[in-house]
Amino acid sequence: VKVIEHFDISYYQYLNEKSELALDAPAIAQDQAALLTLYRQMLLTRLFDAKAIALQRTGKLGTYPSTRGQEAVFVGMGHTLLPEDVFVPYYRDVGTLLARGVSLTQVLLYWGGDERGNDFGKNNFPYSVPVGSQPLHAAGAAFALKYRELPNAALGVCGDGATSQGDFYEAMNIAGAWQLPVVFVICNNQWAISVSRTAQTAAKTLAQKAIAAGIPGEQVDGNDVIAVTARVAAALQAAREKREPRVLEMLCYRQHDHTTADDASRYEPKIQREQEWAKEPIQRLRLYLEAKKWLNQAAHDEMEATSVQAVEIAVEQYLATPPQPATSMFDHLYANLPPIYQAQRDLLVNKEVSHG
Ligand SMILES: Cc1ncc(C[n+]2csc(CCOP(=O)(O)OP(=O)(O)O)c2C)c(N)n1
Ligand SMILES: [Mg+2]
Repeated sequence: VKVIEHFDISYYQYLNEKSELALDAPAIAQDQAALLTLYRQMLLTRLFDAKAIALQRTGKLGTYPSTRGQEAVFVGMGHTLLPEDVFVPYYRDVGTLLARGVSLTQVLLYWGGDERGNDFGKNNFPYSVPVGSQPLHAAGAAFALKYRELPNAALGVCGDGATSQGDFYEAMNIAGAWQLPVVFVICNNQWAISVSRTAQTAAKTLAQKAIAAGIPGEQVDGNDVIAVTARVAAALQAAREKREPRVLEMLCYRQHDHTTADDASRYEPKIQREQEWAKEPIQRLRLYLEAKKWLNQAAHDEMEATSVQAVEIAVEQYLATPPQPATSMFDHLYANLPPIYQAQRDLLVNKEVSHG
């Protein structure tokens, strides 16, 4: 018997739980402007998140999936993607979309049931709720980029639970076989609704799932925004320049119920969430910024006040947006409506007319 191959999975962390910087930290760790931008965006994302939950609780928003505690993953990706890269979000994403110019009002519209809120503009796919669909969409977009000989990359995000789906393996397999310029990011927040990460798979890491597809995979501390940006940047560079796929497993923790329709206290050990809170990304960066004298209480307060104001304005705009007519439910799925739905649409139009 001979060992014919060895595989390693690396774990990247530059800013540790005590906000200490590693000696081999990337250049962004010394980039005051970039880190303050990341801090501001993470803060805004968290404040928006709390407001969205409050809106749902008071009957002003539909079901909403919280992004609390996972801000570094999304904001870090948004910072690194170029406008020409194709981004395939999953439902938990707010931070990346913000960085890509999507407004908070739009995100609220979507979760308020208005499909107009799901048009995120050029090079951004809409939210896709089917678990595990995003890696396939990203692989397809990457194939299109390659076929058209465009120099950019596609990036798709999914959760830890999604990596148990056949779709995830199929997407990685085709990306490896065809060497597609795609980055698959796994937001490993340790839960797939009530199914824990350990119940989900016997694999020690989710990153190692890439190996079978012939793709490099690695783990990244998803609570360390410096590591997130650096590793997403490296993966995107490999995709853009070498036309190679990558898998990044971001380790973080879901600091809320799965969605507002869930009650995690029925299955999640309270102590676990509390322990994980000590690693959360915003305070970690804040302590580093303060140690560098790049942030003080007054600057933080100013950022917070501006963010609260931005969220308030978005909420006002959202609440003031007139609802779409009921017929709009037929308008976003088919290019050409099949006759059976056309008949139903006509019926609805007549009803709306007869009801004035
Ligand atoms: C194909 C499919 N099956 C089931 C669901 C219901 N569902 C929504 S989210 C979710 C859990 C997903 O967990 P994970 O992939 O870890 O992502 P997270 O929500 O934790 O970010 C499930 C089962 C769905 N949306 N799509
Ligand atoms: Mg999860």
